[in-house]
Amino acid sequence: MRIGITCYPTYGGSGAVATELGLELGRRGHEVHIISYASPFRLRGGFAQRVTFHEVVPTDYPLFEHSPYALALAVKQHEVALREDLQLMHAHYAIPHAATAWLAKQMLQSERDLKVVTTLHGTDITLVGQDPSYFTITKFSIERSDGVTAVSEYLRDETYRAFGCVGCDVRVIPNFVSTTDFHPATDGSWRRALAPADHKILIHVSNFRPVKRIADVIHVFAGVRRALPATLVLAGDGPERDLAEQEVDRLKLRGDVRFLGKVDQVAELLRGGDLFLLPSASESFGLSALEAMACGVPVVATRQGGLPEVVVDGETGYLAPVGAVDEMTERAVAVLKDGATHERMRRAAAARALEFSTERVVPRYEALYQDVLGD
Ligand code: GMT
Repeated sequence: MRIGITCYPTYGGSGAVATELGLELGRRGHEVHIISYASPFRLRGGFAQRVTFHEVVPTDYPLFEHSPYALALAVKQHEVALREDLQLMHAHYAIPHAATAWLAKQMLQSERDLKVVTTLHGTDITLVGQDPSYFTITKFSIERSDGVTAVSEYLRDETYRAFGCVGCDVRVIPNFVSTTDFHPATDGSWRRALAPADHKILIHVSNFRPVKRIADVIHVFAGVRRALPATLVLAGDGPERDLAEQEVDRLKLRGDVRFLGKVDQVAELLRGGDLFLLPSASESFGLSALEAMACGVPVVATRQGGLPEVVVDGETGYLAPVGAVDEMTERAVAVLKDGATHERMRRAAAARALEFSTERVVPRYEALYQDVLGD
């Protein structure tokens, strides 16, 4: 198949999933064209067989305070679809990608029928899409897509609840993880690089947005640190980074907390960890939790959104209500102090992640494409 993929290039789950999907589709013999305003971080700036990146450059003009990116994107989607004879455009994160794909489809109408598949990732449904400034176009572009997927049952149900979406058949295709890249540690090299030998290592990876509740990560760690020697490793960057740094200083934890900023080799980092923390206020799936589990790292997270579809409470980690810092701390300390339970959870986490392997999930997208194309 000849497939276009549009996504955000920035550090974040939807861009990671879209890019990994494109790379895997290329490996499976499809021709893939990724369209965005910058090369997505997981494309690693590199060359991949049958995968081509197309940059959208919205021309500036003194009249514009903000260049109309969505229009330039629609033009690029149309241009690439026409030149490369694309059969379908897969939009990741509805806003604005599903609407611009629909526009590109209309512009191509006299030539042929470009199919549009939209994957809903999270805040495009739960937050941003419900804002009055985006609601009607989000609903419209979902309803006009030829195929719609959601990354969890929770997100599918939330889509129906919030948007109605008459005539939509939202298919759940969960996020996936490459178990070739994300696998349990085979030696202790990364662990040694992260913390003193006698420390337990807690990890959090995110884009430091308020929804991630970074303060809870730090407060859970503070409680763990009182109970045993431990290091907290924070990877990523974003609007709450400064607040997090200040909280670490206020609690006098600086000696045991490492802020790494944006990290590309996240699998290697995760392999060095003992426990992953994801106390989010909302999470449609929690790709970072899945990637941690694939590396054999149990997860302490919130019982929120799609997280219970990923983390099995009591088996691959623990789930607690949003803001329940004491409960999360208690769970974290218990598992880190009990070697047998920790080992059992490590194995269960890695085994659970296999259910979300690239090999199992990507064929479900191929099947959807075939359905949409009527093959
Ligand atoms: O929806 C967002 O906030 C952005 C998006 C992203 O690009 O990071 O995150 C969402 O999509 C991920 C990939 O499908 C999911 O793993 C995240 O749970 C989801 N984030 C939220 O729901 C907050």
